Amino acid sequence: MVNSLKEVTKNKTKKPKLFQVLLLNDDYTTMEFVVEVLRRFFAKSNDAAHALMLKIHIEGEAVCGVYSHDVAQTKVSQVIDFSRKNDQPLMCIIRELRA
Ligand code: TYC
Repeated sequence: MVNSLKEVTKNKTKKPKLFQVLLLNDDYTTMEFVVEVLRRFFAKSNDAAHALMLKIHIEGEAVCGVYSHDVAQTKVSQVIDFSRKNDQPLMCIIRELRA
């Protein structure tokens, strides 16, 4: 079959999907612990971690980073594992970034 010019020249590279990793507010996780999570797993400075923790505390959630699906899922697992080991109920979720 003869391909149309459009088919022949079609760009076959796919844009990788990106995923936001969010922390959710709750009434029990300590502010100090959330700051530690943001420094340890999201490479935030002390000031940036403190500001982001307060944003989550006030607004209910915030995006902490944007990654490929693999990396995002690993961050979620690491944060939840670290939180449970430290008896904190902190929740971490992924959300696909809209194009
Ligand atoms: N709301 C919590 C408190 O008052 C602090 C907190 C902030 C918890 C951010 C979770 O993702 C969170 N101790």
